[in-house]
Amino acid sequence: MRESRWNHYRVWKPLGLAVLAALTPPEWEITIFDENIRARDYGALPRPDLVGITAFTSQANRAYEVAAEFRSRGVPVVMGGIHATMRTEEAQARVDAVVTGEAEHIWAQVLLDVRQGALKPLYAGAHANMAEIPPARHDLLTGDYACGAIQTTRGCPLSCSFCSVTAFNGHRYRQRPIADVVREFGAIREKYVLIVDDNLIGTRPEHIARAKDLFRAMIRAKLRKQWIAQTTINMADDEELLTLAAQAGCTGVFIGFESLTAEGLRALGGKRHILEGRDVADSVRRIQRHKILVAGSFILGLDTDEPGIGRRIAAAAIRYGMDFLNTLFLTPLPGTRLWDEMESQGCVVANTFPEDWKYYTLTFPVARYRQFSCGDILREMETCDGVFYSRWNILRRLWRSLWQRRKPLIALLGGLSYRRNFSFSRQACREFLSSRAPAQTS
Ligand code: B12
Ligand code: SF4
Repeated sequence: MRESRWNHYRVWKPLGLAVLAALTPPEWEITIFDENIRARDYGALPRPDLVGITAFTSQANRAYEVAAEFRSRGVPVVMGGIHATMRTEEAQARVDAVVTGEAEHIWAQVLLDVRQGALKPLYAGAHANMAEIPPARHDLLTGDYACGAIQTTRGCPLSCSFCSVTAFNGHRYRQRPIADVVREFGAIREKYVLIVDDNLIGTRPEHIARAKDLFRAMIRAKLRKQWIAQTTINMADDEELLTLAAQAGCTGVFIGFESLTAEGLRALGGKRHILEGRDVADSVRRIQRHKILVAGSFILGLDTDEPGIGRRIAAAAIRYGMDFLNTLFLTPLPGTRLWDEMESQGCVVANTFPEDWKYYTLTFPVARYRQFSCGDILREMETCDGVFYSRWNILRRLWRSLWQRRKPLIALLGGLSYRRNFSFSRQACREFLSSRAPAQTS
């Protein structure tokens, strides 16, 4: 698929591999290749002793190709991360060993077994003790990255039906010791940082108290970083939290709003209680008053969505005053409750695996949706993006962020980048649909 050149500024670091590198004893020499930056001619490289691969579901095919290439040269290949964990047997058929779950407890054993020529086909990881997560090897990820990356928490108690985080990292919200986070933050070269946590502040009073302590420690350490993070909308409810976050360098938050209706939120479970009955426009404004940009995401294709939903989502996001909108197709990712439901109802349409995993980017209508044909849901998405990212609306948001002195350049470049990407990804969707069932695209 062609991509916008602005994507250069949205290439984020593969933190999982940098953490794995940090868990690796010093006698191993490590190189990390990130194919999000560019693919390599692996044949031209010196033969390694071991290859470790990580992949999201959407990257699984390419991961298997890379594995095949190295295995054909007799190099053992280990695969870990979300896809290998959720589709263990599929991965096991294509690599020498699979590590499921978090690797902190098990990676040293894998390496020992490699050295002894006794690699096992399966290693089960376990939820890590957060005090034992070493600082990631940021030094190994040099090159074309716009942002550094860091993780401060793992796990989520909310267990939304479409999300794999609770299945992978568990229900318990686990937090790294604040001193470790601040030290690692200080070691990141980049001025701009993505905090990869699924919810930086958490939902319970003790989570929020810890977030405040973290922000206070970051302010005291004078890190001078600017960072963005994922959070839930309850961030807007605590003025002290917002003040501390902004002082600690927060410039933007990404919030999942998921559905406009109570029925939609009920179907998705999870964070319903945080969203239902809320004055979202007021919450967004309260966050923005601290000069923090708000990106919101919605899901398209719920059973409760009715025709016209694309325009309604765009209109709501404009009314709420969001700076960016990311609307994604309802996608059954392996290992989620949504997968179980849609699979059992025969609604997973792109189901020639592993080939079809490449469509599991949430930007392709891979399922059968109750209220929409494939062509209809694509048109809903086009309307949604087209309205929110019209030139006029991008200019309006630019004007507003200039007026509020809230990162106007980011508002403009971000808006143009989203707009450009959507046109590429809609084209890819059309090709996807016409390659499958030409009649369905009408
Ligand atoms: C940061 C992030 C991103 C970044 C990725 C940056 C990068 N280059 O990696 C960006 C914003 C680009 C992104 C994009 C997408 N993401 Co994302 N992302 C995340 C997030 C929030 C954190 C990932 C992370 O860095 N974790 C921290 C590291 C330390 O943990 P880890 O990667 O799990 O690694 C540990 C273990 O897994 C293991 N491990 C990992 N790899 C390996 C390899 C080996 C060999 C071994 C032994 C062990 C091992 O060891 C590590 C230490 O324990 C996760 C949620 C999550 N909690 O993981 C979602 C998540 C991975 N994303 C998800 C999705 C769906 C996407 C998108 C498809 C859609 C979207 N719009 O978000 C796109 C995909 C883009 C693409 N190219 O295909 C899903 C993936 C589900 C799936 N089955 O694939 C997740 C799980 C979120 C969710 N809601 O379910 N994402
Ligand atoms: S709140 Fe976020 S991280 Fe937690 S389960 Fe829901 S979508 Fe996933």
